[in-house]
Amino acid sequence: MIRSYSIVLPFLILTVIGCKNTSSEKEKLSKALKKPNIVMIYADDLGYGDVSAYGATAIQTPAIDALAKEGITFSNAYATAATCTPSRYSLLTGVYAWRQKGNSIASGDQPLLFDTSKPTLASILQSVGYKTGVVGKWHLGLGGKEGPDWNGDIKPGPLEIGFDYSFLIPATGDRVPCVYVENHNIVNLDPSDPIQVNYKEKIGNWPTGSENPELLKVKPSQGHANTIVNGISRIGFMEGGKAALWDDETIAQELVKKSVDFINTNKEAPFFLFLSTHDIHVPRVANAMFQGKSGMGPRGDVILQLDWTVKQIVSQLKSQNLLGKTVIIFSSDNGPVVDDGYHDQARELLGGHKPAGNLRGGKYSALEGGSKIPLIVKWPDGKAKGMVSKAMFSQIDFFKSLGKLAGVDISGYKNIDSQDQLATLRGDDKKGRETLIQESFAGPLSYIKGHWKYIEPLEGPKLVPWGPIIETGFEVAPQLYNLEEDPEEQNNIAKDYPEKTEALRAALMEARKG
Ligand code: NG6
Ligand code: CA
Repeated sequence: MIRSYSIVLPFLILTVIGCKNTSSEKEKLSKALKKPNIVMIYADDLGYGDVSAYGATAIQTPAIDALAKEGITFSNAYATAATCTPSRYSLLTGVYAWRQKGNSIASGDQPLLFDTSKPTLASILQSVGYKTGVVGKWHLGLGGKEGPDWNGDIKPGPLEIGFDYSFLIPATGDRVPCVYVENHNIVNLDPSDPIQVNYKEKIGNWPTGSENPELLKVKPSQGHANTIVNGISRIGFMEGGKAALWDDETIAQELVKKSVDFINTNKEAPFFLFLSTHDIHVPRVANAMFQGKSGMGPRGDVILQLDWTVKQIVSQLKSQNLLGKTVIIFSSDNGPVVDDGYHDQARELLGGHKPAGNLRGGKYSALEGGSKIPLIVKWPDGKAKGMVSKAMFSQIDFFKSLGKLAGVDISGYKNIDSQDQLATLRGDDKKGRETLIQESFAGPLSYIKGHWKYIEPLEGPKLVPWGPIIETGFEVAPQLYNLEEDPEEQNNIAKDYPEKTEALRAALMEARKG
């Protein structure tokens, strides 16, 4: 008897103390997770191996690493595509971009790609009381059927699909017009100096990279030989709007400033900030603070600049006492590219650095390097701090997962690709998605189920044709890889497993139907 009491009593005491702890823990938990702010820092072209939290040693990214220490690092997370426009489209709609025609890399004067009557991640968060803002690269088209009216009201755009505020690089840093668009208008546009943009032929008299290469501070290696703005020739022609032109060297600062303003203005409400950085896309022109600091040339310098951006945003949240109320998500829109059209010494100074880590392929390709990206999630309640999750996650799931987190009734969104993977993002579900689809730049899709990956056959070039020296992953025969044993996709075992290959092909066909 005595013996059993002595065992039971301490057990009871421990249980009571344990319960107390658990219930107060729970209260804390629910408070931090009741409509938390959501800050998503979405980098451009940042590869799986580009930050030290993912194993880079030639470059250090302490602010991103600090997020990883405080949060969950996902080793098996994917953007939906290997290029920007489709990845962002899917992230915001929860629907694979390839389901709609014309969702490949958008031109700089493309009409808005979204159907404004359909929900987006921003609009569903807005519907439950969130203040929603997008700051940075857009590249999802603007304006109605005729495209953007640069000198008038530029709409529809983010404000018509659920954002309360927008401050945009309208397309990319390497596409004209090189101006910021705040809400519906170009910032600092002088009406007496209207802006003209043309993607088909030269417009106006501003010099171009092909005619006046002597005026360039960064020379193109492929394309990018149209209008010169700030000593850099771009894709597309423009003239006018001189007072509105951005300064490439201060884009990161400008985007941080607008993000900080957005945080400060909305600190009382729950807010969703989608900070879509220009870094590390081309042209890579770092601020003087970072120039020459990485030893790896401009590509390395802008990784340091990206890390600085993360530091500024986290510090701001901290100084406003918001870290305990904010989920911070850090990710990238597609895999890495070294030479993406400018001679910026990225290739020459790369040294031993591997932008895609050990993955094969990179931006544009059907291989893992195309869309397997870094993803770090830091929770306000400290959940799963320091964890590395191997669960499979796709950015398409942010729609439902963050919607659910914010208190949106997601049960009505039935016929979309997004899944509720909130438990995966929280670190509770260690498996994540069962299947996912990756989109390469030229059509063929890849299908992953568990650790098996199938790549559709395509008679296409082996290397991305315009010169970045990236394997496309295109083969005339079907490809099958065992990602568990062969994450580097070295052994195509389709012939050894014809039934498996056929099953995945059929499953992809089925998923394609939607
Ligand atoms: C390509 C551009 C590349 C980049 C890319 C879009 C050339 C030769 N290449 O067409 O520089 O702008 O489009 O990148 O023009 S993304 O990350 O926005 O998808
Ligand atoms: Ca990109």
